[in-house]
Amino acid sequence: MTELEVIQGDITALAVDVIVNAANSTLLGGGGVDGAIHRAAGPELLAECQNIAERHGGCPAGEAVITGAYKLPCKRVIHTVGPIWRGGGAREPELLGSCYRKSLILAQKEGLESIAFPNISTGVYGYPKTLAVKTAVQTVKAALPAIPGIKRILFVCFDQENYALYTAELTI
Ligand code: AR6
Repeated sequence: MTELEVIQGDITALAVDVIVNAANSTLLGGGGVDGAIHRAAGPELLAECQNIAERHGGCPAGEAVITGAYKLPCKRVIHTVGPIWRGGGAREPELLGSCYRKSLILAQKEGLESIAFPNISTGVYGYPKTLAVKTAVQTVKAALPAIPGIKRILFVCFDQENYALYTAELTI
């Protein structure tokens, strides 16, 4: 049985097995949650991301890669790249769903039991929060049979609007 939880707060403070970063395809850091994660983890995280970027040419939207967590209280970090919102006709829901699904499958493969997600794409990338929450929750629920090793999934909302949307979506 996997527990789904919603909390409001800073994802960098969580001592779960793995936190997910809403990165960009260069993997070289940025603003928002990406900036917060890199600041809290320290420069070794950027060095590992640079190494992955050099070997694999970055990370396309909808994909996920895993690194160490360095100074963060969690054990690992999964970096996934959400879609930039372009009006909804550019495979945005498919790509956003893929971020959640591939992150969960990667966590399961690495033997990680608790995972925390930020609200991917709903900041700088402009994905409407009311739509993103539906794709996030539906995708995670649909993936549950494939990830029996994951016991806890947290949706970490930074802002009140997302917190209210996730709370409502998960109590349906
Ligand atoms: N903890 C949890 N959530 C946070 C935190 C935090 N410390 N800080 C911000 N959020 P964004 P995106 C929320 O913009 O839309 C970066 O520059 C925030 O309120 O971080 O996927 C990357 O490098 C929002 O709800 O990511 C990319 O270039 C959510 O995290 C680009 O932004 C996602 O907002 C990715 O854009």
